Amino acid sequence: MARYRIFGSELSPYSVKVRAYFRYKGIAHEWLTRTPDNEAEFKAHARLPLVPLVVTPEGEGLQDSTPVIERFEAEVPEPAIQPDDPVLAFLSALLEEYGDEWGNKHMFHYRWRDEADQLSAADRIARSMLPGASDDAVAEQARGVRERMVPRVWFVGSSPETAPIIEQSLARMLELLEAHLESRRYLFGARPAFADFGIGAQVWQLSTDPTGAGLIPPRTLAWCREMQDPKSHGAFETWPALEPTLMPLLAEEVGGRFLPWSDANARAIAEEAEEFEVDLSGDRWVQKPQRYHARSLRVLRERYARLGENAELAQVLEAAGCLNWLR
Ligand SMILES: N[C@@H](CCC(=O)N[C@@H](CS)C(=O)NCC(=O)O)C(=O)O
Repeated sequence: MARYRIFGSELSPYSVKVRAYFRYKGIAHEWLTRTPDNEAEFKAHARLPLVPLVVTPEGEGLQDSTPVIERFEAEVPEPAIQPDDPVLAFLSALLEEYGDEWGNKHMFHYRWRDEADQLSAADRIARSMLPGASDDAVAEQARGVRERMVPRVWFVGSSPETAPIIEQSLARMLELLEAHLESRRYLFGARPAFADFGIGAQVWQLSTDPTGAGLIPPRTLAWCREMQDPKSHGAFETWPALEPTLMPLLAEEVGGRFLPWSDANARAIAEEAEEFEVDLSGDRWVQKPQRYHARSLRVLRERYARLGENAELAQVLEAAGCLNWLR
């Protein structure tokens, strides 16, 4: 049977996210770590020098995990990762974006800030790139990876000034996830939703790093591990059942930090500003704008607009402090 090929890396959150999705949907695929041996094939199909890259049996190259997943959701509808209820489906997509865009800051910050974490990640990446190579060759490759990645913490907005905000945000997210997962297996009930794939991949990455591993509480750890190969154990829940512990995550993290940040970032890109500054729930955030994220905010706003007037959704988003950022 024709298979999809996923070029990825065990240390790339977006790669393990797409792999988890393919596993859940039962889509036949081959997982390939990007190495010098397959570099020519990678380059022939990739538009961007990023993993994951999905190559279809027809030889088409697909990139960017969110649209890749959406494309397969349309082609392979079962088991669905989106609840039928449009309110829940939108909240799930919103949390997926939060994981991809903001959760990545938590992960990147902790992975590349302290020396022990830098060394651990650089060594694992180097080993995966050079299977079977000598220790010396791996060490040299790891030095190169570390030199390339460490300065990139600035690109995701991690700096001495923003570090406390990122760390408090992660601590709060983990506390809220832990409370929410106390009485359910996944974020929207007994089966994985879009949101689980996005947030779960970032938290899983963190759990593999020396510092990150020590931060994740037990249920959340079990959940992000299960998200590597998730299974359906039943149905999605309803909003009244989810609200008590999901609303705080939406309000504090998505409405309080991620969306105001994303809006300020998109404005800065539009104005071609060198740097932007934004108040996030009382903390001052300063950063050079990130181009990719302006596009993903636009896509999220289009998704909201496509739903038309949905009074229940508007009410939930308003209560979470998200609505103004989405219109
Ligand atoms: N938005 C993209 C992001 C992909 C991405 O940023 N990939 C990173 C690894 S997680 C990468 O390939 N970086 C290349 C490099 O570091 O050279 C997606 O969702 O697929």
